[in-house]
Amino acid sequence: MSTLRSRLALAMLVLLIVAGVSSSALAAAKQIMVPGEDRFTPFAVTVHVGQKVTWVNNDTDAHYVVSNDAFNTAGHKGVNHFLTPGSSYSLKFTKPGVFPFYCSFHSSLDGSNQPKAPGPFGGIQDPDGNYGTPMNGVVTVIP
Ligand SMILES: [Cu+2]
Repeated sequence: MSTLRSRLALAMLVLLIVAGVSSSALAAAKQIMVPGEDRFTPFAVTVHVGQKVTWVNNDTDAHYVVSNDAFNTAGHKGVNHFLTPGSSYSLKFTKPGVFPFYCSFHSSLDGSNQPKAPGPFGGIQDPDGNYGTPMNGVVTVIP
């Protein structure tokens, strides 16, 4: 191969590698974490079709990832995943829509399918000690 040809081949290879890295960065999973308390953070995540979301439980308590099927338009209906301490759970979203979810230990759905705190000993505790905020979140999937 001539020097020019091998330089062109090298340049093409570098371009392919750079393009590959940037497209894999785009497709990287978004993470939703459970810190050492009963909440998901961030509360709202936006991904593109084809991207994964990974829930990571960094708490010492177990939690659930349950989909709110009544409002779920992004697929994966019937999700009811037990998230043990230190474990993670991933879903790849293949169609646009919203994926509301909640933890069934620390939140429940009312008659209108709205998440509510399950009572005096569950959900997110505010600085005054009140449990009023259900443990839930939402994934928005865009094309
Ligand atoms: Cu929980």
